[in-house]
Amino acid sequence: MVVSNRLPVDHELAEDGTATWRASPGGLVTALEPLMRASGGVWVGWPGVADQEFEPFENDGISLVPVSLSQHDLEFYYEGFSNDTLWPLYHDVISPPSFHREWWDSYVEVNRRFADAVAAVAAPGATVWVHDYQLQLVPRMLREARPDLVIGFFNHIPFPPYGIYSQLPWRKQILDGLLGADLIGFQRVADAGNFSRAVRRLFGYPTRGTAIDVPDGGQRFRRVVARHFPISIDANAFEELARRPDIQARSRQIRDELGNPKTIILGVDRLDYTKGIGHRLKAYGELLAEGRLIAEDVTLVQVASPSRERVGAYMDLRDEIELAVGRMNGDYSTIGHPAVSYHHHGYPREEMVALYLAADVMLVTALRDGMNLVAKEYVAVRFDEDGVLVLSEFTGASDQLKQAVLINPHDIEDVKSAILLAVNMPKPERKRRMRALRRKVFDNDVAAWSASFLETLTGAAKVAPG
Ligand code: GDG
Repeated sequence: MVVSNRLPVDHELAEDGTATWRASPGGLVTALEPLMRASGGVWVGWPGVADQEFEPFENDGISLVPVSLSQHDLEFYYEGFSNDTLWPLYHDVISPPSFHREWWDSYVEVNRRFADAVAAVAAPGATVWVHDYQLQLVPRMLREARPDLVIGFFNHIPFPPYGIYSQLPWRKQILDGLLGADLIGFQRVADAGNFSRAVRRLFGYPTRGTAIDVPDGGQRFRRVVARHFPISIDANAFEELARRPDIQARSRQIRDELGNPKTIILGVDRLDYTKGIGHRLKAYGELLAEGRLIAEDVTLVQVASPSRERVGAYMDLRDEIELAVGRMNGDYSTIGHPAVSYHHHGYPREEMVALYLAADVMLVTALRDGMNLVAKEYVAVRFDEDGVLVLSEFTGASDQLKQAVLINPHDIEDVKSAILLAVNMPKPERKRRMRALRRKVFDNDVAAWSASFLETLTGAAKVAPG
């Protein structure tokens, strides 16, 4: 069983009022689909519409069990505690987290609803894989209700250092919730280390390497494993798209429509304050101001897909970014040569691939990012072994993608030098780096990620009782 905040389907109303479900093919679905089908898997999650109850249903060979959320749950559990408390706290408090007791109460209540839904349908001894920061209490709730289950948890976002984590008023409850799992997966070695340290500091449980011994009443303990499993993408699927003639034609058309600049620089992010979009614009703007880049030669295409638009920090961010883009275009664009081509849209995957193919330089400047799949997608698409990836050290991806041009996005001079290095990099060096990056991404794709997590989970569960 897989448990995640969102089900991998979207609810759609046709013009005649009939309701249908459309698969929303994210990386997680692609990774787990074959396994889920083969094992008669069940996916538990919220179907994306508030205040409506849905019966379990089947979609493309996978059983889906909807958990309903009210408008109040969305405001308190989702936009509130998940996205305005945990998200900023876990991303190094780039934006100040809000702590509200009513949000916490709602988080507990909704986590209980998810746990109950799983407990009600899980087969005896089933393996349950819970995903992400919205559901950190589910492992403990589930273990109490169903001690027969094998429980794994994967955190898609960073786990912060103790000095930051310890600000959370509910720091012990969250750790205890996670420790209900047999295996807790993180993106980076550092995240798993931060988690184990927090457990030692707050509970004093013995930890050794990746093992944590959690007292289980009396003299007994349960062994919990906390370690890193860097997530990835379906690299072959991205390459297949990139090889399609229509997508290659679209990629040439994009360059043409941008006024045929010598260099296209690309940024693709959800419009989120963790992604360092402002830092990227500042560095690029200074290069234009200093005449080290000119708009006739270079265009920065920034896709900022709409995200969490009802959370205050995201509204402020949008204003800030759009002001900066407007100023820069006013100052440096010429007719037919935009300095920044900015798009506050979500695009179909085909269009994203065409953009990746068109981009000579990919800029990933996140201030903190669990992994950053965009970096891996860019690499997977570049079967021509060309293009330069500029990658922030503060992404999980930088642990693996060492042949990228690595940057500290807080150091604007460093970002500027990296952009110039990337723009002027000789072809043989671009090829050498991209080859090495591609090997890394194709050898460690999302299927390898889920297989490795699930093998470790079933192994970990076997050695559990101490
Ligand atoms: C979280 C963690 C971790 C974006 N705009 C469009 C679009 N996207 C796609 C990208 C990519 C995905 O969304 C974004 O993934 P990231 O990993 O870059 O970032 P988060 O959304 O913050 O994801 C992150 C991830 O979970 C997985 O564990 O890596 O660290 O924060 O796939 O391509 N896709 C389409 N149109 C868009 O406009 N089709």
